[in-house]
Amino acid sequence: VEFDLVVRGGTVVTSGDTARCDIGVRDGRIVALGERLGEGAREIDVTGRLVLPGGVDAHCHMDQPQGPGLRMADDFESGTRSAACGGTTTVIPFAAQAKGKSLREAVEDYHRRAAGKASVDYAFHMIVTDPTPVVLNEELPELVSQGCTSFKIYMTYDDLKLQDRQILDCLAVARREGALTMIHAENADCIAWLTQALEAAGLTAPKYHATARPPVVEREATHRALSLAELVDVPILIVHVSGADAIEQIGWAQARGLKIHAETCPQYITLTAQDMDLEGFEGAKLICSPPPRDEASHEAVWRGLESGLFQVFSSDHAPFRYDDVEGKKFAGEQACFHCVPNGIPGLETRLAILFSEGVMKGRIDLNRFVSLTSSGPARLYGLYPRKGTIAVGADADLAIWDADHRWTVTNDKLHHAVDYTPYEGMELQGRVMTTILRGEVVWDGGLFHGQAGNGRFLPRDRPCPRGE
Ligand code: DUC
Ligand code: ZN
Ligand code: ZN
Ligand code: ZN
Repeated sequence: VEFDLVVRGGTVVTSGDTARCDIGVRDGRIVALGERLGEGAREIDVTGRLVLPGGVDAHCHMDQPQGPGLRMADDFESGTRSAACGGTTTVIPFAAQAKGKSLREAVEDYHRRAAGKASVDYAFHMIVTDPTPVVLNEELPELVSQGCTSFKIYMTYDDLKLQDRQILDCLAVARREGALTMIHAENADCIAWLTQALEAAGLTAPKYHATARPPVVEREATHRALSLAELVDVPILIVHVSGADAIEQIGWAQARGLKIHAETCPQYITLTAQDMDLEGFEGAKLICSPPPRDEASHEAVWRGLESGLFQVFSSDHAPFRYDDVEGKKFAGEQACFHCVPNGIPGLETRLAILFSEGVMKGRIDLNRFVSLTSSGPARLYGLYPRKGTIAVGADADLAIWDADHRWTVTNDKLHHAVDYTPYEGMELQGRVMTTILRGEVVWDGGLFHGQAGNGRFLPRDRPCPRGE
């Protein structure tokens, strides 16, 4: 036989092309594309199906250490299993530095958390919370040269946020090292001030999370982040952009020629702040930051996905159980919204939601879908063309789609360790019937066939040119 695997008869879609062809795989890589390829030891007939590059989820959290009494529901085992079952073959979660601690140790710790557990390939972004001279001048350059070529910084949260001066220091290092800085843009003081006022008025239900973080809070921080990047003359990426106000700022900066990249997430095209107005504490299931906005913002996000203002569509999977003693969102009827951990699950539903709401409803085409969910993040974060495309030489990471299949999202169909999905009851068209990681089937539409420990760490290229 000529190949280990032949995927035969499908319609192959990349960010630039759509073509009927067979895919020949040897040793985990694509070695041939064409019609009527020779025999494979294993053959999968995908006539009538779409064959896309496996998804790259460039923003997801798993097994990330939390404060006392709090724990993420998903570790690398359940998190990557869930990814595979949703068509995602590469994840880039975060190794977070604790204030006063070493960044290098955070990355080493994270390697240990992933090893033996991951069933899809993975890379790490770092989170820089304490940019000391040692971190800036020694640890960051060394970690970048070891393939952790992007890092996130926060403008909010007391235990994470940086001052503008510190952000400038980080951006200068990113410029020197050719790393990409990801920025969480929300104004911390505005949120603290609004939160205090809401609490004083007794307005503590989950829905007030959105009131405490209105669009102007994100808009101001986004504008400030763009300005700091302009000052240092370095590309940045604004993560989890929620709606029209921040989008307007990003469009303005891009029109000025600044290298501003932007990411959005499923929650910002599907959920609204109003959806958080639920009985009892149920609204906590939708608490994420920035919060979901409104229909007008959904439309603005769609325009940005279609136009190319956004290059990345990630889940921002941040898994906390609703009903659990440890690591919970549900803190009892008395708890305030600001005590609820921020973040919602979405690794497994990311692709299906964009496929159904975007491609099936005619808002974006299939090539754009691939670009936003796979090749865009692979390019931007230094994984392309090994990941993010179907081409000779690329890893044989494939998601095979049945575009006709209609189904309803329910948490019992998902493979994460979270006890709810914010998308419960949502009706979708299109699903991943097979996921292939480096030539091996890891999901067959009913069962997970991946293996903990088979996922490999991916050292990444530098995303940006190095400046002086
Ligand atoms: N930011 C994230 O990136 N994820 C979860 C919560 C948050 O604020
Ligand atoms: Zn964030
Ligand atoms: Zn996140
Ligand atoms: Zn409180």
